[in-house]
Amino acid sequence: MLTKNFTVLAVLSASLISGAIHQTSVSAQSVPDVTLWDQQIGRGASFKTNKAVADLSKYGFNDKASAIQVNNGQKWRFYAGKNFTGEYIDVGPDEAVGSIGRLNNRISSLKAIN
Ligand SMILES: [Ca+2]
Repeated sequence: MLTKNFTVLAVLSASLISGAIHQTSVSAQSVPDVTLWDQQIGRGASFKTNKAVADLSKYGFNDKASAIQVNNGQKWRFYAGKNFTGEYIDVGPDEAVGSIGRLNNRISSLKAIN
């Protein structure tokens, strides 16, 4: 009986400790401000950034994005032209758009806006 109680306590302690470790790793993990997906959210090639990008062709992702995920509390603007020009769409804060409409496969630059 004593042994059984001890085992239960040990299992409980282990799960509490692993829970604490898990929570720590989640809070320490950095989620990118922006993820562009070639196909849909979570599928296909992706491009991640925390900074404005004036020309996605430098990263092999020009005119590719078909879905956009924005995290970390900012709104971002996505442009059809390089250097933040041309048609644009706004996404966020903290929003995932699985179908970006008229800018599908046309995004060339992006930056955070107020
Ligand atoms: Ca695409």
